[in-house]
Amino acid sequence: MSDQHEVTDLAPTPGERLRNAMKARDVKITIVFGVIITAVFVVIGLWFYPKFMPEIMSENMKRGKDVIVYFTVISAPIAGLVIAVALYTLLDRHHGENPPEEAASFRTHTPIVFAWTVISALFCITAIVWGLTEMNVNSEDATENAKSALVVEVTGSQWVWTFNYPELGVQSEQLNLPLDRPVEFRVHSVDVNHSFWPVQLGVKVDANDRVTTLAHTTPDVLGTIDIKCAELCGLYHAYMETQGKVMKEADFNSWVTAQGGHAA
Ligand SMILES: [Cu+2]
Repeated sequence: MSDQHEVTDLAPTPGERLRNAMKARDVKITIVFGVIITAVFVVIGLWFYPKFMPEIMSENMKRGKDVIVYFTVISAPIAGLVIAVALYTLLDRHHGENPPEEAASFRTHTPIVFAWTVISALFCITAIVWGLTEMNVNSEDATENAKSALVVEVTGSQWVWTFNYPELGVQSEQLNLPLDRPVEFRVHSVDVNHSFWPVQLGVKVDANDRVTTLAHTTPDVLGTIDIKCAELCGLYHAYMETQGKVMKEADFNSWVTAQGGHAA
């Protein structure tokens, strides 16, 4: 009797077990959940993020946005499947004395193992190649703009940002930048570690003591920049923020003169 029980529960090959499993009601419902949740994440990636993200004021920020949108969309099916399984498990638990039927075993099913290995590898390779390419584009831009870039020395201290424009003889707690001119941020800290984050410019870099870190960008839209600290740096970390402006060149020069500096 027990022999017959096992034979009917477990199909002989992994492929048959899979086909049987796909016919089961709970698997079908899980797949429907998975498709709906995937669709929700795709909508979040394609519509919600671009609509509610901070304004894009540089190429760096645009590239950053593209990465976030693209990665949300390609990872949506994975999140969809995982959440669907969790959700269905929560909604349809087996109650009482009867143990659930034996679940289908996929671990030895070659096509499935092959598929998830190849798909995972493709995800990783895409992320690595894309990341390295973007990094290379950024450093090529920085090299190309090195001579014409406006140098801004950024100093983090508990809990304020200071901006020094060595070529212009200006020091300020507001970061003003001229439109369409490449900027080189030379960032350091005079105490603990901070992280310099001008949000709408799409760059972020550590501010450390005794070492200068560099970040490059070119603001290409007029407007206000939010500047935050992105490294927990003590009691008032959350308040270590200020604002900046991307200005027309003439306005920037007037500001420099008003600060007692000499416009380039
Ligand atoms: Cu800080």
